[in-house]
Amino acid sequence: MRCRKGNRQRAAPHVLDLPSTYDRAVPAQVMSRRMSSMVMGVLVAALLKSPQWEIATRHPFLRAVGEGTASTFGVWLAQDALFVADLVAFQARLVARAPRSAQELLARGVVGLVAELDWFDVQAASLGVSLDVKPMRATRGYQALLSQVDEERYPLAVVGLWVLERVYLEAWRYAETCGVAGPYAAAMAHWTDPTFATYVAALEELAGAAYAQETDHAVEGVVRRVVAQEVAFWDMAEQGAG
Ligand code: HMH
Repeated sequence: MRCRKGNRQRAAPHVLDLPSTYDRAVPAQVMSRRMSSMVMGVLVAALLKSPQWEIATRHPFLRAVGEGTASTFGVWLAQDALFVADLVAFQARLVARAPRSAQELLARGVVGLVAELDWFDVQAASLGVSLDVKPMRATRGYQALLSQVDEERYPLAVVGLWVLERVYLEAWRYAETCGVAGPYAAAMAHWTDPTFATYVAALEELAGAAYAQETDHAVEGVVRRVVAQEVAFWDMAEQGAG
């Protein structure tokens, strides 16, 4: 089966190059919701064009998942369960330092992640995969990045959270275009679920408001590091080692 359009060749990694076509001199307080979503629109448009984003969302592993030939799927599953456990810790701390208006969404996200850990147990049992594994290199690398982002100011941390969820949504949407009937259909259905998409859109609102308080440089740094870790994670999943 043919997957959705897009260059699936492995391009050389590039730094995300986000254009600065908007006026960052506007104070955060007067930045309306509408304005922050415009700002996000610029960020998203730039992201979608970046070669790293292309690799992170159209990785050969995702294609193999869609086509039902991903022999290392169990490796991905167990490593991603470890990642989600790390994300629970990161996001719980983010709730604690978020502005009041963002706390409910982020807290609901934590509850969702905890439920996700149950989902991993169910998938592992049905595929006969053990989740009792050590974190591989890319999983440890991502854990280190989450710890770094944990030290960043809240606005940068919430942008990081939004990117890591958005990239995942796009990645699984791509996998689905390569086939939906194979043995990994449950994973694709799970990560492309409209509830997840709605959550990512809500995070985008938070990230947009937060983005308005930061410099382009700082935001780009977080986005670039997250996307790079996503690529490393798929590489690990594809190789089944790392
Ligand atoms: C590697 N990135 C990775 N795993 C995930 N489960 C998500 C993002 C989304 O939660």
